[in-house]
Amino acid sequence: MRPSVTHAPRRRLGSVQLAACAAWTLSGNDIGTMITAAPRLYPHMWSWDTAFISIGLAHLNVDRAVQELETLLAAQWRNGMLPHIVFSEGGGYFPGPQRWGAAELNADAPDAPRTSGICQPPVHAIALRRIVDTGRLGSQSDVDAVERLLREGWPRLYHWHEWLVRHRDPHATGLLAIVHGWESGMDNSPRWDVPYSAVVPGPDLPPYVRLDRGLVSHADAERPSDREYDRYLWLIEEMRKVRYDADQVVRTSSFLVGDVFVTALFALASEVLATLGEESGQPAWQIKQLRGWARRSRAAVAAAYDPVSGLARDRDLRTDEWLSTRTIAGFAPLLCGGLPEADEQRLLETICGPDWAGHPDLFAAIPPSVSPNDPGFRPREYWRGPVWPVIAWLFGWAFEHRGWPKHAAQLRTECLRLVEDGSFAEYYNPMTGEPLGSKQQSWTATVVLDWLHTA
Ligand code: 2M8
Repeated sequence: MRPSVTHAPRRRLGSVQLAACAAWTLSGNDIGTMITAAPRLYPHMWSWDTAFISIGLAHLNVDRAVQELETLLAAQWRNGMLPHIVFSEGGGYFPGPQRWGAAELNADAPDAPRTSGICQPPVHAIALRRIVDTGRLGSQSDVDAVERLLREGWPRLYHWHEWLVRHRDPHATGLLAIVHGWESGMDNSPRWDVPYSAVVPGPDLPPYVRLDRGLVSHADAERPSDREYDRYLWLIEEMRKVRYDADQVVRTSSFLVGDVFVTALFALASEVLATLGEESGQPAWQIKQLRGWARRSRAAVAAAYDPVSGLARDRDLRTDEWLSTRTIAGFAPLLCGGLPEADEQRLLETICGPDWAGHPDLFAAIPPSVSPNDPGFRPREYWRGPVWPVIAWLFGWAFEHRGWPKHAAQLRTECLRLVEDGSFAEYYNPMTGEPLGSKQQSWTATVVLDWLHTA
């Protein structure tokens, strides 16, 4: 007989206490100039983390939410790219600004603050929408702050979307490409195993020391391997060789993948940005262009749908082959629409069904990053099985806006059950609810605030 494992009882905070802890977490991660992604593992600003951070923060302090987005937008490259990391003055993260060398190599990168040389998923327009809506319900000074952000931030976000279209749609199909797994935000998801297998680090990969392994309790089980890191670092070397020139990077990077999830977010965010543009009197031709980009990318997402597996796929643009790994990204069409109704209904049933959120052994009914029924499912390993609350937030937000409020409400309730221990973990074991990775992660605290606010 196997010895039974006893777990310490899980802490359960009531909603007021949970909201207070979330606010406390954010203030703990506030270093004055920015709210960092997490206190120890990620002591800088990450692009899509900041979008989520500003959403929750707006419920506490509209000015500060506006300031966070402004800080990120101020680090935008002159060519329009929003960098994936904006570095604070402190160190504590590898690869840091010296390893990237972005400002030294590319005249479009700002000299200060220092940034990385790649980007992350374009969720910022969704954040802008949420902040504007929250601020408009507040005091006159809140209204003024969000209207100013809308006026000044909108052209910058338009420029960011334009950069993506200009430089990351290599086949002009609307399917946006990434040149590094980090650009997907889902770093070592099994989605990237095949394309990464073609990334062969050269003998001239400069030596390096990882910092992340010492900052997570069970790094072997929960963080990417050294072999994976060699590849991540090699891709940076490849980009350095072409001085981060956006077109050359796409031509030379040994990793080039059409990312269906990023594409769906882009389609969704472009529609949102177009509507915000109409509300704030932005140029009609730019609004029209955004709607056109959204249409094209929506069609690309629909074209990536595989009727056999019933999920959408990424495409390896180096080999011109579909990547059929079954992950949460396969539900991308639910974010942006575009599928025939029968396929969409099937996709909605699948995400709620026993392979995903409806799996009987889950701690809470939330779709994990990989299906528990998949042979590759690893419930504690980075992007290979755990649940990310922010990903659930994105689906919840989309469900609400696509006319499935019951699904949105159910997801919110289940997510609040997962996070009620107040650890605000980076991710959670979907079977046990164990908090994993970094704790006091800002984006988890802020999506919790947003859920509590709308509950
Ligand atoms: C993770 O990514 C960074 C690299 O960008 C890392 O592992 O060091 C990802 O989960 C990413 O999506 C997230 O934005 C970042 C900070 O939370 O951490």
